[in-house]
Amino acid sequence: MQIKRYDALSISKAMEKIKADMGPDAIVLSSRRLKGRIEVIAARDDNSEILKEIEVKKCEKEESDTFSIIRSDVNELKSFIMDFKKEGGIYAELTEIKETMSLLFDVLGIQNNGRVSSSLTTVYYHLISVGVSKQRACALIEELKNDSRAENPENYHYTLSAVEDMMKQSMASYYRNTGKKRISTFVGPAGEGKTTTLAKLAARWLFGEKLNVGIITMDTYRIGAVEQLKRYADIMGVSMEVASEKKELERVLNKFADKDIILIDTPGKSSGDESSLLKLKEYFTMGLPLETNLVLSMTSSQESMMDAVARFGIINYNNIIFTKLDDSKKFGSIYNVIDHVGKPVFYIANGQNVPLDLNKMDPAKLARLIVSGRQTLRRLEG
Ligand SMILES: Nc1nc2c(ncn2[C@@H]2O[C@H](COP(=O)(O)OP(=O)(O)O)[C@@H](O)[C@H]2O)c(=O)[nH]1
Ligand SMILES: [Mg+2]
Repeated sequence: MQIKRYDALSISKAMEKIKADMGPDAIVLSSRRLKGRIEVIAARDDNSEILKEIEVKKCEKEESDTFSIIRSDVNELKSFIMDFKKEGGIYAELTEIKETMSLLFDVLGIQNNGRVSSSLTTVYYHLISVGVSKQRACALIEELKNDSRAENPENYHYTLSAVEDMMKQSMASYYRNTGKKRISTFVGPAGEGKTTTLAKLAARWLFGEKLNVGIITMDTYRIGAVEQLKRYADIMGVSMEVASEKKELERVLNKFADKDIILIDTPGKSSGDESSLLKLKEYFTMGLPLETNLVLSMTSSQESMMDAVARFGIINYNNIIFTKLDDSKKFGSIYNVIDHVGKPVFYIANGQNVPLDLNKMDPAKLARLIVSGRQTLRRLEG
């Protein structure tokens, strides 16, 4: 068998080269996109089983062979498009260009209507650039236009701090009536950081507040999940129990009657797994003194976050914890989510280090973080 590698600017150019060089019987073994180029591995072997099979089919039915060639071409094109999407190539670039253009038109529109000062326009642009949704940025600017603090409209920093204050006020309304409960559960999609965040909080309450802490894991679903938490529990010298059924949970909770605080870890749920969410809901509505934290990673898209807050809404979670801020460049989606679901955020996680990478938050710190971004995160870390 003869195998060769071809470099070309496009798939059609690569196919031309292969056909010219290896003849029409050559088959494509693989293809991948490199920086601005396509690399195609092609093969030709008159004795190969694959080609023999193609030959037989060719003789049997000329027509169906034509279809199979077209189908394989279409599949190849599809896989190319998927690769572009996966690598965030041209697809992501086009999306970004589209967003930037639409933003530009928005800004021009705002400036042209003559009623909005340049500093408000700049603040609007800034809010969008940190990830606040257009709709919410517009609402904030509208509110600011009617606010006495916009009297000094040419001062950008003054206007920005007024917007930050508005965000703070609006988020603060969700922090009322939020007393701490004895049992704290952690729910959310898989891999968002539930177990890691639970371990950070356990350490904080154990060493910082000298509380008698107990840990329960209901995650018997993922391989290694029990061991992962047990390692943390052992290091801290905290008791940990496994409970995957309602009866076991009741037994373990009785066993932990002396604990000041009990943290319950749950398995991550894939989308559409409503039955297990209903099960969790049933466990968590046994009249227990319980609060539920929905854990969301900042590395997830805004769409995935909104999807998770809707799906986990069944459980009636009380708070949201955002994780992986260290892996995120902008934090506007925190405001979008809080504004959408009306739940408070008491903690954010910004790293894999247990227990250090966890910060207590309030509406003022959150508003500062959203408006000022990484600069504020660094200050929190310091
Ligand atoms: N960079 C970063 N990684 C994190 C953070 N929190 C958790 N992780 C990592 O994310 C992965 C999944 O975390 P895990 O707690 O097992 O997620 P779970 O499936 O929701 O329990 C692990 O590799 C963690 O170390 C964070 O704040 N920042
Ligand atoms: Mg886990």
